Amino acid sequence: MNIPNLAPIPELYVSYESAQKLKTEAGDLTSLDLTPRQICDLELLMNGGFNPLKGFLSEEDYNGVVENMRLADGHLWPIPITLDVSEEVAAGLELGQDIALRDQEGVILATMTVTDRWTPDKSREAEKVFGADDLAHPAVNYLHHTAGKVYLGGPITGIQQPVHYDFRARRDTPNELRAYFRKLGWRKVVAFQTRNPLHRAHQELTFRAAKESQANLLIHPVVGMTKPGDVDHFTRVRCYEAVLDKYPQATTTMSLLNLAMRMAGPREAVWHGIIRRNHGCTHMIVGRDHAGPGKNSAGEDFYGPYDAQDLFREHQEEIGIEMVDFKHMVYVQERAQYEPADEIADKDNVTILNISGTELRRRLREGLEIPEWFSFPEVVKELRRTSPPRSKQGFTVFFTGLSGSGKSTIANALMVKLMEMGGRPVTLLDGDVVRKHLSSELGFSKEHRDLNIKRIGYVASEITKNGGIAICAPIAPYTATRRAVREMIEQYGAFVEVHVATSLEECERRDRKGLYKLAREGKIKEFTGISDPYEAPTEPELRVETENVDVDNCAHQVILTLESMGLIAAH
Ligand code: PPS
Repeated sequence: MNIPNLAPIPELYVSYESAQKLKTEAGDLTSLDLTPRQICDLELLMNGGFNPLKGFLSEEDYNGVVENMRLADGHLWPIPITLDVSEEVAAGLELGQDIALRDQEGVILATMTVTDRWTPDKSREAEKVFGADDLAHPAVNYLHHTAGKVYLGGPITGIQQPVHYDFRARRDTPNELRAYFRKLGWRKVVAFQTRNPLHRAHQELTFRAAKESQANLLIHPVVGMTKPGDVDHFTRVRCYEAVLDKYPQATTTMSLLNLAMRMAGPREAVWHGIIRRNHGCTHMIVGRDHAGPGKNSAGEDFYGPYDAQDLFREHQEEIGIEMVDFKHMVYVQERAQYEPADEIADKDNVTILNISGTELRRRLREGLEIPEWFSFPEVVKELRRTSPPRSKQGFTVFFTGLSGSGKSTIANALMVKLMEMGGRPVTLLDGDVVRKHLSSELGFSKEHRDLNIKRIGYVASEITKNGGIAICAPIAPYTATRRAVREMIEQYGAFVEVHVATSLEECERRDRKGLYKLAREGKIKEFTGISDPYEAPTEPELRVETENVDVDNCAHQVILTLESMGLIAAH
């Protein structure tokens, strides 16, 4: 195949002078603040990464893409690049109108002439593009829960690139890469698409691919949006940089691609091929389960392991890039090297080693060994910095219970015990303290209580994210609100719910602040347990009884729970 990979590719930007003028004029247009995914799409539209697209898809193009992977003019295009908006926004626009597209800080990046506006059948889109209308698929979930109801289509006039503050030197437009290849005289370039850190298996695969196709190598990781739960791109890029010198410098380079992946498996592979062709590559590696989204809601894989390779092969000529296909690479201990799983003739007589992504995450979480045959020490070091073992991560202990149940007293004792141990900063967000400093304007209606708990949850999640220990001690009477806080915090670390299960009778008998008496007399309204509900947790990490147990012992029970969860360990 002879591919004109070195000539410049068309972009949608206007000249610098026109951009200045257009930017001033566009200030008067109706504007749309784009979502992070739309900004990624717009960047690749404008810089030619999505060539031959000239804007967000029209309705006719969209239908063709969804139904048979083709634009109205017949060009192959597998993924709908659509500008989704809410019904309210759509209703305020007229066809033919120019709108300004802004980033999240309000900077105008482009203008678009709205030629099309329609309400898509999202279930059909999910079925056709992603293979199933199943919310377990991240892009289907996005389609139904994040994307707006209406799509707008129309050509784009590019004003400026979205601004990136990170790894600026490592980001290249298709034309910048083409110019680089031209300068170095690289006629053949094989692209390696990835959303994961590079381990030894990947290195072996890329070496073999370069050798097989006698090409130079472009490591082309996605840093836009990948699969939820992936290692963040900051860590990944540091990992890539750490292993770059293990590649022959004269024939390898790395560039970051600000793509928002859809995890569409086979269709995504074809899309990645077109994007790499646009970036001046002649070959692309397609491995096992390329851009796979994981399991569907029935626990099965969405796509077969080699479906992506099959679809790519079928369209290879049109994509304009050659596929270098790879089977699963595994480590053969006896020969101390990686080999494609299906090429090992003496399978039954050798030891085949493999560490899955899930196993790797477990080892990182628990601070266990990650062998050198699996990864490079430099990569493991970076990953450990980002994912320290649980005993070094932040977490939140969330006490809940009736007024006067003893939450604050136990929380205080726990704080002192944790401070004695040292190692992580501890913050106590006691109910009364929070109501004084964070929620002074709030009362005790359901809405106000929810708002109060969510504020506590937000602060605790920030503390947890930054490696500290947050101890919260509000009443938090509603299950749904406690669940919302749990979700907020579990993105960053453990959430330990402790139900201080002192009975209402006992709280009332103690009545340390005299509030129960006032509540019984009707002088305090909406009082938890008396005239307002308390939904006791059904599955807290720990439930403590306080009636026959002293405070020190209750706090100690929490410590034991933290230990059993791996949150406290010997140094
Ligand atoms: S909530 O429901 O989680 O927002 O409540 P919280 O922020 O923990 O505040 C509870 C403390 O406020 C005092 N107080 C009341 N509690 C419950 N119901 C009503 N109506 C009420 N009015 C005032 C009470 O002292 C609670 O403190 P604790 O430490 O729980 O006894």
